[in-house]
Amino acid sequence: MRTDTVSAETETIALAGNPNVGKSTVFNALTGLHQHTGNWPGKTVESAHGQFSYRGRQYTLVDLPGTYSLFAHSAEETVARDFLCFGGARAAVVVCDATCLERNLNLVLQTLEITGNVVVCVNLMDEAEKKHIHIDLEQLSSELGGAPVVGVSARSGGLSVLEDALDTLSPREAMHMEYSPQIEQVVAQLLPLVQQHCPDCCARWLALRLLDSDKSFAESLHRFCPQLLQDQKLQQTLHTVKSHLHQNGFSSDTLRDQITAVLVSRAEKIYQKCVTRTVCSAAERDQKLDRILTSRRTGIPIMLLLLAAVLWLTITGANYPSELLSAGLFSLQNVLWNALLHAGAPMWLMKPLILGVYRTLAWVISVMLPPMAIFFPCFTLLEDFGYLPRVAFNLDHCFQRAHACGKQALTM
Ligand SMILES: Nc1nc2c(ncn2[C@@H]2O[C@H](COP(=O)(O)OP(=O)(O)O)[C@@H](O)[C@H]2O)c(=O)[nH]1
Ligand SMILES: [Mg+2]
Repeated sequence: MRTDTVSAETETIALAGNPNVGKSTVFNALTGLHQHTGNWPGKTVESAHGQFSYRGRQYTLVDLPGTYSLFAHSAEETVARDFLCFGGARAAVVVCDATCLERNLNLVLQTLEITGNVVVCVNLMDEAEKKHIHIDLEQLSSELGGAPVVGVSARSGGLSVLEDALDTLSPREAMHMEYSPQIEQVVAQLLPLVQQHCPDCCARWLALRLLDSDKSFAESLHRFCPQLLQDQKLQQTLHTVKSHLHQNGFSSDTLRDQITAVLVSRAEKIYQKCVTRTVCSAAERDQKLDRILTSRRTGIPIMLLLLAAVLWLTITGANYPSELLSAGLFSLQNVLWNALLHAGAPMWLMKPLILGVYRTLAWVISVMLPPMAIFFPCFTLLEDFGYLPRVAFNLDHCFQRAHACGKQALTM
């Protein structure tokens, strides 16, 4: 991670978000760069930097690796968390996917706990519209304590709403999430001691993380805020409150579980208040069909009937073109035989050529071609109507007994 080389006149903006929500698309649209920095396992975790200016102000945008949470289970999460907490950015833009906002809100809330200077950029609004998902952006902003929220479709450009939001963003306090009274009590004890050392960072968030005994966070503190670890009084208080928590049945895991549960339930409530999904007639029709085609009572009989009908059509239907083809090809055999005889071809050539090669080919074509010409289009039709995934679903249970999965039925 490079957090250096940022000149005094430029304002650093962190670009955070879950993987695949369009962070790089937003980054490229704003900076005019074309970065493909991936963050898949095994690749060095990098944060790309790019510059852009808007209304006379110069910004440095830092595209952070995609993360689902800031509890730092992976190198990507560590990089994103450290930059948001210690990178000295003026603000963070958290990019969200409008089609699955609830999952994205978890990261939004975690980021808001670190810094209040957040712009929530709800991307893929075009996809949400296609799926009849409506997001009340104003309501979302008010649920997030007034943090600016903008809706964009970054792939088709038009990011001026995001630039406006950054331009007019005023400094705000970090969000205060309310945890259980035990947690709140110990955080209150730690808070004044933490505040002495890290006035720029979110002290409350740091106090919560200190309680967590997270190794990767201790390493980051050692690097970015060593004075916290060197403060004897703070360490003593930390030791006392932790043993007090332990005595009351609070391990690091239960503490983290409680914090996560609060965040998840808050995200769920916000989602329910701000997102509505209109079920359109096509989706309703799909749901009805699903109920009929995949239910236990009707799904299997319909599947057997349909597959039997395809087989019957293939076998019976193929008889007529087969007969026609074989009559045509075998009458041509006599014509060819007579033509070769007339041309004076020797018997040792005529017999293998006409009675061997031609006859075999005529049999293969008249027997194989008609069923194939019926069976494959029928299957393609079933695939186009979306029936094959339903067959896979119906057969999944049986296939799982043989340690396979329903999809394998389609390849058989
Ligand atoms: N439909 C649609 N697709 C988008 C939009 N923004 C990004 N994408 C697509 O979403 C995918 C992930 O985008 P990317 O910028 O790589 O996501 P990142 O992993 O968050 O950096 C790409 O295929 C983009 O083309 C958008 O506004 N609308
Ligand atoms: Mg990316």
